[in-house]
Amino acid sequence: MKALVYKSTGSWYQVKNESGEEFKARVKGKFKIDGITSTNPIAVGDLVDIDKEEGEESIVITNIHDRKNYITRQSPHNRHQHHIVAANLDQSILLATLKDPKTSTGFIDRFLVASEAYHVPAILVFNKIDLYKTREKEKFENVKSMYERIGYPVYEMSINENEGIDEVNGLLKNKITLLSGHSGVGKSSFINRIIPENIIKTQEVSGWSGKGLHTTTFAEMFDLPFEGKIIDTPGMREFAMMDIEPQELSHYFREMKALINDCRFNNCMHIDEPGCAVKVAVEENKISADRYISYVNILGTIDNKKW
Ligand SMILES: Nc1nc2c(ncn2[C@@H]2O[C@H](COP(=O)(O)OP(=O)(O)OP(=O)(O)O)[C@@H](O)[C@H]2O)c(=O)[nH]1
Ligand SMILES: [Mg+2]
Ligand SMILES: [Zn+2]
Repeated sequence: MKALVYKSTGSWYQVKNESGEEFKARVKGKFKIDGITSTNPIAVGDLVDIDKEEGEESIVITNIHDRKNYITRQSPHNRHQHHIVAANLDQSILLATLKDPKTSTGFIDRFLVASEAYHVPAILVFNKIDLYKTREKEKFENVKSMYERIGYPVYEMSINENEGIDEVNGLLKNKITLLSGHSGVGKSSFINRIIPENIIKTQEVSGWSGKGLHTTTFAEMFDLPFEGKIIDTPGMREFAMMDIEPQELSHYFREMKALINDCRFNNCMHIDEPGCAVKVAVEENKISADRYISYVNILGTIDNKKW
């Protein structure tokens, strides 16, 4: 029997079959999944086969179907290990905030690189705009034009003031959407708002220094009131970049990708090579300096230093 994975805690999985029946399933034995060294073999969004174990009550996962795509993040315990956040996504929304907490453009750029590398279309949504004062409003306009210029959709929202929610909700129809972002940006609050009968615990406001009381600990998928599903995730600090070779990083910066054939050397890393079209574009403000800084920073953190 086929089923979709709705929640994974690492030791058991919440799954739902085609007729909407839910089961708590376990994995027996070891799963080998080509080319992926991951701490969790099965993720939310995976399509699996399940079976009832003979003589036992429990349901086991016997097979995992090929994935269309998946998103990983660095394991919190070991930076050399992947943790698959979710699989088979149609799109991914990064919920960002410029206040309580602050999302940096560096973090947004890592998210965008991961989205490009994993072929998951990305949307940026800035939440908590009710908290933005002049400084944050200016910053928002700058960031918005920076990302729109290179083709990423940018939305603004306030869950508290009920602004922009319908627009973002409208993006979710007929799709499986991953919702990610730092802890405390309002991911669970957003889902509670658009699926009112389903109340996930959200963090209590207690200052932004410490961890919230009801921070989400496992990714979980929810059926929307219309056709479509959304995946709530625990707040993340970093996206994994391990699969990316230094040579290919610029392919995941759209505005750089468009120029790399104009560089003098076909193995140009766009750092200090002569005749680099990317650097010229940065100097002429055709590529934003912020984005270029993110490129250099990410390049510096990619393990495989072959260059
Ligand atoms: N001012 C303001 N506060 C908001 C808004 N949206 C959410 N919050 C508050 O932000 C806090 C964190 O919200 P959550 O929904 O728990 O955040 P989360 O992204 O799920 O966090 P994690 O589960 O830790 O990843 C809660 O106290 C919310 O009430 C908003 O639009 N404006
Ligand atoms: Mg949450
Ligand atoms: Zn170059």
